[in-house]
Amino acid sequence: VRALARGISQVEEGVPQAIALLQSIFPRTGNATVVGLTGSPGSGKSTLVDRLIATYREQGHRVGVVAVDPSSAFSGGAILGDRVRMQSHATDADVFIRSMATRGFLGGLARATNDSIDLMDVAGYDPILVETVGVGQDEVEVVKTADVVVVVLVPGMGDDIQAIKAGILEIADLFVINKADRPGADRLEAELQYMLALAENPERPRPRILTTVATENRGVTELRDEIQTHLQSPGGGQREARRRERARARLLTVLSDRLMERALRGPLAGEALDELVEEIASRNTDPYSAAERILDQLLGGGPTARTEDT
Ligand SMILES: Nc1nc2c(ncn2[C@@H]2O[C@H](COP(=O)(O)OP(=O)(O)O)[C@@H](O)[C@H]2O)c(=O)[nH]1
Ligand SMILES: [Mg+2]
Repeated sequence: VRALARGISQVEEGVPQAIALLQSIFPRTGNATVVGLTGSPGSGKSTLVDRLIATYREQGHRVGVVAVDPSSAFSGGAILGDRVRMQSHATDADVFIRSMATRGFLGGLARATNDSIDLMDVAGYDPILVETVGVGQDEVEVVKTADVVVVVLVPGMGDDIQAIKAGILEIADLFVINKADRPGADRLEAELQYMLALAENPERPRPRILTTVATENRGVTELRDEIQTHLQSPGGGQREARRRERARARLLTVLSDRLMERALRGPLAGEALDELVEEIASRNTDPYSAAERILDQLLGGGPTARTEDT
């Protein structure tokens, strides 16, 4: 557990050892099922995750959790909140919970999250639950390549249907209407059914809608079972396609990071970056020509690129 925690810290910091670590474990990854849960802040995701952990533990699974919350970068409060809500598992060695800040990772949040998932996977945690707030490009990117995506909605929040329109509808495999103890759950379900009917896609089964009351542990076992059913549905619930999509996104992210890193250590090292910035600011060159020149030096085997290679 300590080695895993240390590995994830290295991955978050993006230190050079982290790359060697990730390279060495990669062949043994890909076993864990990744379950993404997304929804508005306060919709009850952490509470739901806490209860899901308990039902998975009953089945003997070792459970990993990556909790991602953008507000935590500003306050630290959300991280504490997630810890408190998942406190019941704090002393269980077969439950590994990691809260991540969402800003400031080299290569972005998706990179750090996927790398952390790999580490948990190789440490034998399965399933791995990923909780993210369903707003913002980064957060959607994190969750959309999970093996199954659960979108959590709550009644009585006018902006939920808005959030669905903003791109959540397409990535959901299952909808959960949490806080069904509050008024408006039926109406929300009807609205959602209507929208799903409009957006019917012959390639994909229409997402099922479940209702839960996480605080009272209602509907949670059903959710766990429905996740399983989805994964075992024909085509594995698109599992292979999702995994290819995740592989593609990861390769492109890593490649762009590495290119940038090489540029900063090579053609842009020392004063070179500032000098180019000055040239652009004074309109002696433009950003596109400057970037082309850097790429030529990096890829065209210029003197700096050669030094890099050795
Ligand atoms: N009434 C009610 N409150 C809930 C339910 N699930 C969670 N909550 C409460 O909603 C608040 C936010 O929950 P949290 O799990 O932190 O939401 P998150 O921001 O989506 O992770 C907490 O005060 C929970 O106790 C539910 O099913 N019914
Ligand atoms: Mg939360």
